[in-house]
Amino acid sequence: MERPRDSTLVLLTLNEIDGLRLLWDRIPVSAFARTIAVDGGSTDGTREFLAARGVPVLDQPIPGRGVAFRVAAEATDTDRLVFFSPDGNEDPADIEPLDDLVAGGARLAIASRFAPGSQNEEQDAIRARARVNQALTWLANKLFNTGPYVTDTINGFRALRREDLLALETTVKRFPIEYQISIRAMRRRWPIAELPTIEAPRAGGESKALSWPVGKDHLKVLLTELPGARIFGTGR
Ligand SMILES: Nc1nc2c(ncn2[C@@H]2O[C@H](COP(=O)(O)OP(=O)(O)O)[C@@H](O)[C@H]2O)c(=O)[nH]1
Ligand SMILES: [Mg+2]
Repeated sequence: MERPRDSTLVLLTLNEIDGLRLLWDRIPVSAFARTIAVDGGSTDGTREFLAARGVPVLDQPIPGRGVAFRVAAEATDTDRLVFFSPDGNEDPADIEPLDDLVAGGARLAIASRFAPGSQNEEQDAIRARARVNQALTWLANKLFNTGPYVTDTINGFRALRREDLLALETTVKRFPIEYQISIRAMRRRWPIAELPTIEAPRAGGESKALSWPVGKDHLKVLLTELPGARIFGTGR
């Protein structure tokens, strides 16, 4: 039997029972050394669904995706981590290719909704949100990136080395955790790889990312990271 990847698949959940039921059979659990869930306090049967399938469900001290990223990094022992949110948006077929990119030398691998060949869920339904996303990505590139243009700095579907995530010393508690990771990786001039992805509609339940508060939180991250911007020096 092939040895599993030296990588942990991290499922991020907050009331995602519909998505889990829909996707479970396509999630490549056996390819990974471990699969864990970090749960933000689900009450819809998500926790029971995972536990019944042998997936350890980790609690977080307070809710928020940023907190969940750090709980995952601290609780695991593999070389790499792949973060997957089973809400229907992300394609399980991209999980292993993302891990491959990091195993192959990328310091951050992002499933991009804006690279050629990709598709964003918000393209039609919530066009304004997609535009805001792209504007935030443009700003991050402009201010912090010295390498090739990164087309999606915000998508949470991503992989990186566990030690690298710890070394970034992230501080964001909620949604813009991914933006902070992308910016800090750019500041360190880490090679960032992208995988074009097709984003599907949500499987059920509701998005927890309210556009305006989350947009504002992204801007806050941008401002916090500004002292490392290229206009102020070389960054790090
Ligand atoms: N562990 C954890 N997961 C969360 C939390 N908030 C949201 N998620 C998960 O993160 C993923 C993305 O959230 P979602 O609300 O769909 O955001 P959107 O895709 O930007 O609309 C989903 O799988 C959520 O269940 C949280 O506080 N903790
Ligand atoms: Mg979603």
